[in-house]
Amino acid sequence: MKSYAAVKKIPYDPKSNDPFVFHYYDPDKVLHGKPLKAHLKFAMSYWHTINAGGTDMFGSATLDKSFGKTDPMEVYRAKADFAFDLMDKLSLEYYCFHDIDIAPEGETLKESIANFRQMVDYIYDLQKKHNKKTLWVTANNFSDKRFMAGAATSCNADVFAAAAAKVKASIDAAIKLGATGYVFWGGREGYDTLLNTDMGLELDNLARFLKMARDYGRKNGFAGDFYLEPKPKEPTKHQYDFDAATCANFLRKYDLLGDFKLNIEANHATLAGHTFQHELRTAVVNGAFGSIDANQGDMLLGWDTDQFPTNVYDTTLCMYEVIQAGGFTNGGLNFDAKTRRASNTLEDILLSYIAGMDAFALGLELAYKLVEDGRIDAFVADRYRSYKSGIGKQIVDGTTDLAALAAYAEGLSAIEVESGRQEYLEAMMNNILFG
Ligand code: XUL
Ligand code: CO
Repeated sequence: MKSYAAVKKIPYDPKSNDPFVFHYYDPDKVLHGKPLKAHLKFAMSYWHTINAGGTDMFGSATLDKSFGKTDPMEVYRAKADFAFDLMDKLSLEYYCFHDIDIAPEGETLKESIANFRQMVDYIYDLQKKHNKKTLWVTANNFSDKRFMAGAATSCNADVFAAAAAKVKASIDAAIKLGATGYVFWGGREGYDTLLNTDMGLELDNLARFLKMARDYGRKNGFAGDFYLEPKPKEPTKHQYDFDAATCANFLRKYDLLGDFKLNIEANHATLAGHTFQHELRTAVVNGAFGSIDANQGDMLLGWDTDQFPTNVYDTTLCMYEVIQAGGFTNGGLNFDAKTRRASNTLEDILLSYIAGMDAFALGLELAYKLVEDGRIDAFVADRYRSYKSGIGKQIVDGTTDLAALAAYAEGLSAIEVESGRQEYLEAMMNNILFG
């Protein structure tokens, strides 16, 4: 197999057996009036791709990502150079990062923020030179020891302030880089035991924090979307942003819907006991669909494995939801995914992105097959036809009441609900997808 350096731009070549080609992703191919790259808006996750070295609870790194440098700022400049070269090779137009992904931490918070600002300037130039865009920015408010009891939900107000300093710097970066999104993943915003936790205060403080961030961003020209990223557990036992429904309720309670939408991650959905599609639909019906962290988990493991997505049913049903939602506006598909620990070469990074991007390109084409065929949508519409006229229409229009419904129901002789035909629909879906 070729070395990383020997691989140039990955071409689209469906007939080739070369491992370094796309078999489904043809960025400029137009589907329903838009090129695939605009439908899919693929983004590179800086933390996994440029930093993660394969460490786990039992073992050290299996891939060195210091790129031959030792001085901390030089290491991070070399990482950035590598990042933009990789995006070119893979035709990735967007990227996402946490503050500490792009710059080394200093001795103090102030020093860390100064390093971050320098690296934002460095990346700004690279972004221009390589013609790339920032999909979203976020602050890592969970790794440092000061965040051991949370950030905006910490018991310590100084930690709340430190988190604010990091978010302020990260929103400044988002504005400078023209990012269309700003993410809050509640890394340690949750708790392990109520014996030491004031849940009411923590939730109110989280809302206060988000409002301050929103107000700062809007005042300084950030016009994109803010996102919450639901996740039920890990690192804390009870994460406050459990799932899409919990987040929507939180945003509604504190009047943040509108400015805030959701960034739905496939692996977080399954950890919450939901399908990826369920989480996406829940976001859509709450008017909170925003962006996607594309990955997949392992159903036999109970944690966030962040694997590159290759399950075509999942990518198809995901893109089916995205199409029905009208496509991405400020959001996109960020590969919050990392190569397996034993896939420990730079070539594996290319191969993993190819696998994920191809799985989504194929999923998009298949999702359009479902939409164009129309039988599934027609089945659902027909299943609810009783709400189109008569008493059903009165229910939907709000022109009846409980007593009138009771009188109507008592006049009925027999009520029959027709079959849901699940197995028929599942087989039909396979037939539409695979012919
Ligand atoms: C963690 C996770 C994060 C967020 C950004 O599970 O998904 O990487 O996407 O903080
Ligand atoms: Co994520």
